[in-house]
Amino acid sequence: MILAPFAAASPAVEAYLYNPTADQITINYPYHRPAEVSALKASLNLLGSGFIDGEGQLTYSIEEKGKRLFSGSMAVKIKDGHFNVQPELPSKFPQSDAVAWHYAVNGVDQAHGSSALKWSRFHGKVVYKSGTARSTYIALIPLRWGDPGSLDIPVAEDGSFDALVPARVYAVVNVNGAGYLFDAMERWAGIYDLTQDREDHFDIGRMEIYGLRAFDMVGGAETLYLLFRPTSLTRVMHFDADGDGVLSDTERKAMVEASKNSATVLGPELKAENVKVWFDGAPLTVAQMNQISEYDGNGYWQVNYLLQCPLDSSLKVPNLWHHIKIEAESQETLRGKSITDFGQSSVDILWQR
Ligand SMILES: [Ca+2]
Repeated sequence: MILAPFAAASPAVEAYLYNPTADQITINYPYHRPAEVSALKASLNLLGSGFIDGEGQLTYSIEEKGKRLFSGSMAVKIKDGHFNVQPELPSKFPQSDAVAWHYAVNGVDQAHGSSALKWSRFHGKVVYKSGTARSTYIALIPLRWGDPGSLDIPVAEDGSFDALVPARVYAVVNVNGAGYLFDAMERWAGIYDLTQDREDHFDIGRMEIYGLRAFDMVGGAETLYLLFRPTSLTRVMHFDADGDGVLSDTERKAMVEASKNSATVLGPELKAENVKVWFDGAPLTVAQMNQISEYDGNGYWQVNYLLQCPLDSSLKVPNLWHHIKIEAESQETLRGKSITDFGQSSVDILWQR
């Protein structure tokens, strides 16, 4: 019999510092709606783990080669061993290289340490398939919506972006802008590896491919499954009753109400030939595609698609982030006019050894 000592994980803090390249993001709408200007501030995300539940005081200092540039202190609540906070910063600290921290309860030091800061260069281009660019930004969400650590990347008028972002894996990427629900939808990426520099191109069209997931079956064939929920702007615009190009509250209400009757009120009818899939840049065959009605609660339905793509097992290199991209096209009609709704999304997948 082996008696293993019961040891809690030792307390650790991960530090992520974002120094934006611009001071604000301006969104100019292509229809009657006032422009929105939001300030872009430097942000520090501190993620603690291995702490004892309770309340204490966290002191942190942003450092450059051991020299303190800025320090602050805040009360934190530890739950299930964790805390996740985002203290306000007075300015950017692009020259910093580490965040030293200590945690005290009732003035008694409990743990301390230092977390090295690491950034990845995230750059590329956003292209609007319509040919008409709109004010755009890229939101990086590390964990969940609304959690500390989310950040906005400014996109220039020509669609280019170039930022140094905290090196980590982000749960969601949302490329969005002033054309949303007018002449464009959103471009989503699921799990997104930015632990290393990355160049990417995001194409935005009239179809949103939401919630993309990639997975394989435990013990099953070497088949990659993809699941997503598409929405077509043209279908949304069927509810623009007054034809002014935007949905009023009343029109939106009618749209939601209609989603009780069918899953494809807003989501397109897609077949395998309307969809393209790439794995690390190489095309994959879609062997099977199934339409699934997704119950949305309270009697509403939306449409999901489940794709099966055969994948050579030699491509599944373990402990490496693989990039999956999907594009779809749907032929739609709006008041007698034929419109192609294009959508693109991507997700990363990692197989552990
Ligand atoms: Ca309208």
